[in-house]
Order: sequence, then C-alpha cells, then structure tokens
Amino acid sequence: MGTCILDNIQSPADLKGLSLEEARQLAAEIRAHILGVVSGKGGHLGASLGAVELTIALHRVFDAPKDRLVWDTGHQAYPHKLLTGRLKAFSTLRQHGGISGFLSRGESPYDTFGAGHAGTAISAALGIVEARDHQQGKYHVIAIVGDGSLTAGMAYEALNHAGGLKRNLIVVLNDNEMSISKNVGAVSAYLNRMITGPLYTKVKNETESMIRHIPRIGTPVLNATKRAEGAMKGFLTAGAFFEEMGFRYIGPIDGHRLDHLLSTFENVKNLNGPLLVHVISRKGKGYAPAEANPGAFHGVSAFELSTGIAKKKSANPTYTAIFANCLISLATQNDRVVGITAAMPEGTGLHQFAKAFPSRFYDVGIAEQHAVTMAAGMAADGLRPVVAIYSTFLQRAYDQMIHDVALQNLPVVFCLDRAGLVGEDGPTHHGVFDIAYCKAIPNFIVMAPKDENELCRMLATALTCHHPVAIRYPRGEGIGVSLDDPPTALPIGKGEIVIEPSGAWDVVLFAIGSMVYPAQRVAIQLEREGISAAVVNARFIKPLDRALLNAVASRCNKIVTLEEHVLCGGFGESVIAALQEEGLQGVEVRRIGLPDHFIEHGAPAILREMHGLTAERISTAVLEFCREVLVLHR
Ligand SMILES: Cc1ncc(C[n+]2csc(CCOP(=O)(O)OP(=O)(O)O)c2C)c(N)n1
Repeated sequence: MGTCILDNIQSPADLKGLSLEEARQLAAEIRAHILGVVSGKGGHLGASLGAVELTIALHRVFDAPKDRLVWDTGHQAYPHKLLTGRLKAFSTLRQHGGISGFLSRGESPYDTFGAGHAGTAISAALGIVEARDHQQGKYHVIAIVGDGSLTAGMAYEALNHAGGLKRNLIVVLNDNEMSISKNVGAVSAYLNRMITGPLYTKVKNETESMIRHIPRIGTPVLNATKRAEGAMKGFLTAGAFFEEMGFRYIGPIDGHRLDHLLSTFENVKNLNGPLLVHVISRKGKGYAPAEANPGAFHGVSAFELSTGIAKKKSANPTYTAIFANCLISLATQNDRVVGITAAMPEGTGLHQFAKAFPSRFYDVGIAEQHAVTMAAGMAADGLRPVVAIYSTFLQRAYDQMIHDVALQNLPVVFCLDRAGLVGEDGPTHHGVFDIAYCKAIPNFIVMAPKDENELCRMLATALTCHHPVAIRYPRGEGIGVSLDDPPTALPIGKGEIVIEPSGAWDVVLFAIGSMVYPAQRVAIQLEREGISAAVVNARFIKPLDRALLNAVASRCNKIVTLEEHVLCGGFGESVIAALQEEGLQGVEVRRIGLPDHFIEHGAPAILREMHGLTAERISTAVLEFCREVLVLHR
C-alpha cells in the first residue's frame, strides 16, 4: 500500500502542519489502507470509512490524548487507530495477539474509554468531565456518537444529566442515518427531517458563509467565533430537541468537508457548556459497494476488493438462518408469535421474519432493555414474543429479565444468538456469561441445542411453555444435520445419552450445547486409548435433568462437564450442586469451560485451542482426569 502522508503520521501532532489539500489526500490514503486490511481479514468497514474526515478534523483541532476523545461503540475507530501510532500494527487488526477491532485502554493512551457495546460514550464522557472538573483539569472532552447509538436509552440518560449539569462537554453526533440497518424511531426521523428539509439548506448556506469569513483555518479568532455564534442562532430551530435538553446545537455539518469540520471544531473549542455538533456522513464513504449496501458492509469477512464479494462461502446454513426459518414456520401456525430485535435484524435473522410478517416484527433500536420490557407487556396481554438478541447485548437488560419478565412469570422466549466465543470481536462480544445470568433467575427455563435441528425443536418447545425461556446457540454455521419437519417439542428438563458404551464406563462427558459434538469426538478418541466414555447431551441447563444425572452417576463416578461459557456460575457448577443436593457422594467432577478472565480476540479455532475447548485438548484433560483408570487398564 503506497501510503505517503499516512506513513509520516506518528501521532496526531503530525496533522497540525498539513495543508488542507494534504489533509484531503491523507483521508484518501486512510480509506485505501482500511480497505486493504479489512478486505483481507474482515472487520467493521462502513462506519470507519464514513468517519475518516471527522477523525482527521478532531485529531487536528483537539489535542489528544490530553483532550479526551470518547468514541461510542468503537467500530468506527479505525481511522483513529491509524492516526494514533497504530499504522504498523493495523495489519494485525482483530487477529489473535494483534490490535483490537474496538477501543481498548490497554492498547493505547489515545483510547480514552473502551467500548464495543453501543450507547456508552456520552455517559463515560460526562464522567470524565466530572473527574476533570473535580481535579481542576484543563482539557476538552468529546464524545462521538452515531445516530444508531442515539437510540440507546443510556444516551438519553446521559444527555439529560449533562444538560442539567451544564459543564463543558462536546458531543459529536455522527449521523449517517444508519444503525447497522436503517436507523429506526422518532428521533431518527427527526434527524432525517433536519438534514433533508429546507431548513438544512438554509443552515448549510449560513455555515458556508460563516466559514468563508474565517481568516485562517486553525486560528481561533474571536470575530469568527462571534459570527459562528450568530450563524448558530439560525440553527436553534434545527436542534430544538437538543436545545431543550440543555445542549447548544451546532449543525448540521457535512461530515466529508474537511474545511467545514475544521472550522466548526475550532469555533466549538471556544464555546462553553454542553454542545452538540451534528455531523452528516455517509456510511461506507469512498467505496462504492459499501455506499450502495451499507448494511452488508457494516461488518464483513474477507472480500474481493474489486467487487465487494465475500471470499468465503459457508458450507452449512448458519444457526441464525435456521432459527429465522424455523420461527417463520412456527409463526405461520400461531398468529400470536411476534419477533423483536434490538437493532440487529440481519444479525439475528429476523429480517426474514420481517419480510414474512411485517406487522409482527419490531426493531426497537439499540434498546435491549426496552425490547425485553415491551416483550413482557406483549406477553402479559396474550402475545408470544420471541426476543432475538445476541448473548452479549442481552447483558444490558438483566433487570428487565428479572423484574418485568420472570417475576411475573411471563412467557417471553429469549433467543440468544452468538452464545459462546465469537472470535475476532473479542471480549466485548463473547457470549460467555448468559448461562450464569439466566440460570440464576427463578421461573426461567434455560436450554442450549447441540445442533441446528435441536435449535428448532427447542424453539418449538419454548413456544409451548408458560414460563420465560432462554435458548443459547453459537455464532456461525450449523453442523449440517437435516431438519425435522415439523420440529417436535422436547420434554422439559430432559437430556439424552448420545454415546452409551456397553459394559463399564470410565467417565461420563456431560456436555451442553456446542460442546456435545466435540464431546462425541473425544469419546471416540478416548476409546482408542482404552477409555470407555459415555456422552450426555444435557439440553437443559435449567431445569437440569437430575434423573439422568442420578442414572449416570450410579454407573460411573467420574463426570466431566463441558460448556462454552465461563466456569464461574456455569453449567458445571449446576451439575456439582445437583450432585450434592441429590446426595450423590463419591462422584468426582472435572469442569471444562472458560476461565475467570476476559477472553481476548482472535479466530475462534485459536481461542478454543488456547482455552482447552478443542476435542484434542479435552481428550488430554480427560485422560489426565482418568489416569488411575489408565494405570489399571495397562
Ligand atoms: C448494546 C449494543 N447493541 C447492539 C450492538 C450492535 N451494533 C454495533 S454498531 C451498531 C449500529 C451503530 O450505529 P451508529 O451508532 O449509528 O454507528 P454507525 O455504524 O452508523 O457509524 C449496532 C446495532 C452493540 N454494539 N451494542
């Protein structure tokens, strides 16, 4: 990649001396560099391409890391990484041992506040503002938040608080009218009216004339500021909503006009109180396939740069796709079934459901808490809501799960996609806490399928239950098994023995969800070593199949539990507790699962290998556990 200006940017300080023309060239180089790396390795593309000029302008006008840039979500931060000393490391993006795809305080002093989940930036920035003011610090704090992230309830909680406190805080609203899919809701429509209506033209003309009159870009001139203030009066009507929230509204500004951005930020720097700068940008800017299809290019796997076509085709349908098809067929038979997503229609597969049942589909925005309580309300009045949310994002809605759903024992079905290790997105996105957080809640039924057929059976089961139900299933392709048509319901709380060796058993592999197939491979490997291993597919974490546990424990006093989840609060702990409560003494248990620390980013295969979840690593661990048996056999 023949970069030229970018190669010489060691830190944001190097931006200060660039001419406007050079800064524009830099923008083109950053785009080319991001495209080169992301087309080869995958990553978040559209948001970063759309934020190039904005990032250059912020880093040129403000003085990070002294001034604090707090990026919401972090998926748009690739230009920020490239300008803050991570150009060389950028080729390692999202790979194990390489730099993170999001923001990470451990990675760089320029990453003021870590992120990965949306909607946190304004709250975090306000906290930093308070810390600054308590300690008489002198620096700017700038939260950069997308219009999608502005659908998150926490963003409003923070705006409300910040507007009341009246401290110096800059919020940059980077508005590309897109969440991952098209943004939703009344505020999104309001923002859209601001940028498409006649008012925008008026405001834009005023901005342009204001900028023309600024003597030299980069010089804070009082007169220019005054003129800016004057011009801003015209914006009052445009940003009335934010003004009412206690913010001074500035904008809308073209997010790809470096000159506009630079002069606006120079002016904003000299203003006091809470400010909101409304920047209009285009997701995927500069790469035609991404501009044409921003939803698909939000996050991508490796693709052909010339065409935008993905390099790898999946062999089997994904769990997500199977879930969506199955839900559609179940909803065809039951018109009370509705589907709810929190800004992830494609990610959860519910976009297919939306096509089939437009009036029974709800995209609530990045509002997991609201999604859950709305589902509770729907269930309270006779609907059968299916809430499809990634395991990691459902963490947001814990009180709603307890207080609004479970306490009233409402039949809401939670479909937790991306449960387990998700790979390159890393610690903000691994879905490894859901067993712990679901099983602790009374009235919940918690299940995990061994394959995609069982996922369908679990969904069919869940829709017959009069309780809240959580089904956790992994990211990516299914096993490739055929599907029962129609899927039959499972008996609640009943597991199955999937490998039942004749004769005495040396060990029982008690597995849940994605660990059942690996456990079967382990049993086959162990057989070669002379170890007789039974394999149980638990199916239910709660209620756990105690009869089955009793039965296997009476045949064998060694149990290995297997889960793709943290051990702390996990499935294995449930097995141990059940053995104890059933009075099954003398059974030795070894738990295999994830450790009590955050799991880094990297290819799923590498992470599984590192954390002992491959069939090979499990075999070794089980052999070790069974070593007395081995001694006896030999
Ligand atoms: C709590 C939470 N829910 C869902 C997501 C998934 N997600 C990642 S980015 C995104 C859209 C963000 O839109 P916006 O803030 O407008 O940024 P853009 O990508 O458009 O720049 C969503 C829904 C998330 N990161 N966090």
